Amino acid sequence: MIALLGRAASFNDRTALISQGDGYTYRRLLKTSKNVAANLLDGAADLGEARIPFLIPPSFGYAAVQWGIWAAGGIAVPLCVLHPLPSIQYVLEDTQADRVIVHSDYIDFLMPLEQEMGITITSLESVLDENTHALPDIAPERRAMILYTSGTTNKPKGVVSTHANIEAQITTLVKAWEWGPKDHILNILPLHHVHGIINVMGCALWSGACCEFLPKFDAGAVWKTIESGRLTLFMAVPTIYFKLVSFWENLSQNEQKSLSGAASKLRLMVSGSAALPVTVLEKWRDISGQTLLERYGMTEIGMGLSNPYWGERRPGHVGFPLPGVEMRLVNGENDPVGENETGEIQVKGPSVFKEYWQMETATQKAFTKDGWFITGDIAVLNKGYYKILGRDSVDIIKSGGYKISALEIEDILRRHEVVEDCAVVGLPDEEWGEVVSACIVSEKEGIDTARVSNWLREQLPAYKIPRNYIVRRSLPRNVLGKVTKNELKKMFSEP
Ligand code: MCA
Ligand code: AMP
Repeated sequence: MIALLGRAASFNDRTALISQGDGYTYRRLLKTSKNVAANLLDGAADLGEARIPFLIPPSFGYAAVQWGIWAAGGIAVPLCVLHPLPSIQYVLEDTQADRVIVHSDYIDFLMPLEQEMGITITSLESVLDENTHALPDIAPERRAMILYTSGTTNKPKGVVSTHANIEAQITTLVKAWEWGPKDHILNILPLHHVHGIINVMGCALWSGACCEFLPKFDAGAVWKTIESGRLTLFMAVPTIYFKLVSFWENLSQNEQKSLSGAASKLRLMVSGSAALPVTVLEKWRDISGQTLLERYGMTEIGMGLSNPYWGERRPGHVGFPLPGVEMRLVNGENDPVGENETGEIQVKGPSVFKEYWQMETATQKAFTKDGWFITGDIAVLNKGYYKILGRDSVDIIKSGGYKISALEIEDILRRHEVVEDCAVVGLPDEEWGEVVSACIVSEKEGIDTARVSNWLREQLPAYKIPRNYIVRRSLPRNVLGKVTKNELKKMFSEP
């Protein structure tokens, strides 16, 4: 049996999840996930790594379906409830799935795809129905999950992790951050990315702890939950801490005192997925007395670097390699560099993903000949602590903790009738990390960029929509004709 499910059996009547105010025990989660597995198998012995996408908001149903797919030998492909139809269609086509499990709130939304693609829409309710079936033995090396990540290609890539990868990603964090059955965490993150899936829900369920869901981030609701005193842990992206600080700053002194007192009692608060501005770390320390633990990770590797649970958490730094993670910094010739020298992060270890889904060349290019995964992140080792300096590509933007490909947005923007050419960049921003910004090339006068934005919203999720536009007759280019994006960034502040 898959280790995560095997462990659940020993946690029996402990509360595994709180979803829409209702508590669900480990016993119930395990039983329901077995129902899901039996319904999916429908008489077959093993799903044999069939890709099973599911569109379910963070909830008990999400967890039961994820586990059910794994128990039946399928590959779990979580879809994002915030994505428009074309983004979902892309994943369904790329994974060549023949069915998708859908929460009742989203069935009408997906229905057009049933006719267009011939995919079967299976309701969440129907897979939860009571059922039993012999479950297959799943070897740890088998594929377990595909998560889509944006990169230096214009289409997102499917990152395939095995059961062994997932177990390694979870266990290194459980050990480093001392998770235990008494822990209680609030999940406010989307469940189609590693941060929510592995660091929050995965670690909680591995440990016999409780994971409580808020269906969507809301600063007031998060503070209210912190105030209740039931949380021991909290994990979020820097934008969320920024929003929690803003909310707190607008409260009366009495309210501030009460929330600060409650926040100071958690045993650990973690920030990651994007650089944590030192100003936010300091404000949060003033408000809560907590020094945020900043760590570094990537969809392809899980978590790689972490400030210590015990010991100095150094602002502006991401600590050192987690247990089981091998890490090196290399120069342009792939030779390791010394302390205080800038280099690219490369990673090895059991948590590193298996492959990009059906992209052999991209997979090969992502690894060195001797098996190091090339992250594209630039860092320096400074007095024993790693510091992330940036990325080797200007085409990758981090906004609100989401990784966004400028090329993907440009590709779609170019299809708009008023756009002759375009270039997309991320402009620095304290709240969002970077803000997606687009330069449209057009000879026409008076381009209505709000209309362009509305058109884009039909094709891309909200976090990929440019928030700033400029319209120019041409783009800045170097002698080779390549757009000089660092020059372009400056043009957004020109009058
Ligand atoms: C939303 N808005 C934005 C952005 N996103 N504006 C600028 N830039 C953005 N990126 C706008 C919306 O369009 C809307 O404005 C308004 O903000 C509120 O939108 P809403 O969707 O309600 O925003 P939110 O709920 O406040 O979202 C903020 C968020 C969210 C909660 C921080 O971005 C989020 O969940 N981020 C986490 C992503 C994550 O889990 N990443 C982990 C990747 P209007 O009404 O005008 O449209 S995994 C990873 O990176 C690795 C493995 C790692 O290390 O963890
Ligand atoms: P994703 O593809 O969504 O998994 O995003 C992974 C990327 O997020 C990494 O390659 C880094 O560029 C960035 N990242 C994650 N954590 C941090 C951090 N603490 N500081 C700076 N960048 C980070």
